[in-house]
Amino acid sequence: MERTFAIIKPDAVERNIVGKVLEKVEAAGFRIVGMKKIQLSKKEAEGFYYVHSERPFFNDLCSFMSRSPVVVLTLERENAIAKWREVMGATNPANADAGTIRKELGLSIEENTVHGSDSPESAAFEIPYFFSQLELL
Ligand code: DGI
Repeated sequence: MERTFAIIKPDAVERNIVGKVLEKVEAAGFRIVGMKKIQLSKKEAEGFYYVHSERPFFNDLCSFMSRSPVVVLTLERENAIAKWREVMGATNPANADAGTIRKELGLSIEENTVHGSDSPESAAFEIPYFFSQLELL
């Protein structure tokens, strides 16, 4: 069993489609081991996305992620990291495969509805950034 970290981003929470995303999480065989709704500060968003700090879109990305609440998740299943990225689809919804969350629900390359860890190293940083041991059940 593997764990990955996911975010239902502000664009989705604002549109009241958290349930639609969670349906896809469960249909893809993930067990939700942690889940909460939180409001990120700009600084917390910057800390989370520190690997992108030199990218031109960093400031816009962190403003977007902190403009309204998000739902953060820790998900578990076999091969969870790769599988969740497959279910999310490509970063830019325009390039995402049919049936993926970003294709069906994403608005733009920035407002793309969901986040997912891209490696075991990322998951190992991201899960404890948001969840304590006691919150993972
Ligand atoms: O792992 P991903 O979320 O698929 O993509 P990533 O790690 O390359 O980038 C993290 C987030 O940054 C992505 O979900 C949306 C945003 N982003 C990535 N590339 C661009 C971007 N935002 C803008 N405005 N322009 C980009 O080229």
